[in-house]
Amino acid sequence: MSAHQAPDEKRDEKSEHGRRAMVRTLLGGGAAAALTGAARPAAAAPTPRPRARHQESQDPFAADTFKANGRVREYWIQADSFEHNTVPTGYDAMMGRHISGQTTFQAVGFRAYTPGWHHPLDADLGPDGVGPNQGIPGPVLRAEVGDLIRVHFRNNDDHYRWPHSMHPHGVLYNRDNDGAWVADDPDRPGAAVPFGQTYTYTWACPPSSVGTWPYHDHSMPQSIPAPTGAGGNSVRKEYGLDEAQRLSSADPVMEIGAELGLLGVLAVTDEQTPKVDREFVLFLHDVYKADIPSLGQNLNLFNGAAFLGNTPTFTAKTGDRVRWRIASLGQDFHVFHLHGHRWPKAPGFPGFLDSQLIGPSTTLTIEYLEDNPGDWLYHCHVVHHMMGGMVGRYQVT
Ligand SMILES: [Cu+2]
Repeated sequence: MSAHQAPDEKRDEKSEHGRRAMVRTLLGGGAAAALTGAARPAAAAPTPRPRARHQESQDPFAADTFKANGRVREYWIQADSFEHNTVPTGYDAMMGRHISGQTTFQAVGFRAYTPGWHHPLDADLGPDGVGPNQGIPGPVLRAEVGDLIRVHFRNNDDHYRWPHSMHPHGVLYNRDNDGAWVADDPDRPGAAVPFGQTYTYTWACPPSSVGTWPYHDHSMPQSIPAPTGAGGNSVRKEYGLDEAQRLSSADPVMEIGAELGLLGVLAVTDEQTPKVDREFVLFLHDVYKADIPSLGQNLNLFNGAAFLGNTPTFTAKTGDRVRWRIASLGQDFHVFHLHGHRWPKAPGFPGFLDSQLIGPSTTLTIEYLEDNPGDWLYHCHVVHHMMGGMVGRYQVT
């Protein structure tokens, strides 16, 4: 029995037993069995059928190979700068307090466009969609095993006018498609696309690319000057001498573009990936006053927003097959916790979780059959981060 369950949610042992079965894994070949076998206890969950790629070779050291299927997934992505308010209501509905201080900053985010970067794509929150496409996080880039992903990238950061890039995790690429800037190899193609210019990245999806991955700006380090006068002094007071020296010398920060919002999720599927009714994309990230001096405080963000009433509200219906694709970037380690729900630790293994550790650039893919109507919270279970903004609602009808 979870400590978070409300009194009226208490169940006897028998119904609790049945509930555990409902949240069985949907991963791998066990999906169909999991969805129809709700009456069986979790311990009797069928072992998922091994994925096809493991059946092709008995050698665990066999090289993963990319076999092109001839399909190219083309994306037209633009880095756009915009003013972004992390707390649009100005209110923290969990603590019941108004948020004073500056919560708005000049953000930069990836947006998906029609070919030629003419018009932003409409929001699509469906399980195969690009998501809200509002900039933070960027669009969901989707592909299947055997696909080539071709990203036509344009840097439209007309605020900072810094170079930017796109660096993917999980897919296959060579040096010219890494999008990662290093000082001793500054001319690497695609690593620092200047403002107003474009670059095309090509990434391949071998079988080992199945899953949820982050992508983000990995271009040249930059710094935002600390405000002078009273604001700058308060930054110095709060962060101490080391930080004050860092700010006064304006040392560049690596991956500051990602901190400003240039991040997103890449999802690669294969024929064994279960079909779902709902797919939620959740990015855990942080903005730090030491890096963005105009902010009134550090903020712990879900999809660019902080505090209950501002963070996304996800919805599902009983009977829905649900997947969360969760990713994280920043300086902090977080613990994703979902009230009223549990999910399998790993496909084919006994044991369930309702909280899971996630750190910078790691991901979680959570799947379950929805069986528990209610108004639930999801949040980071590091209390400091929960109070810093990482809490949201999940409503099941
Ligand atoms: Cu956290």
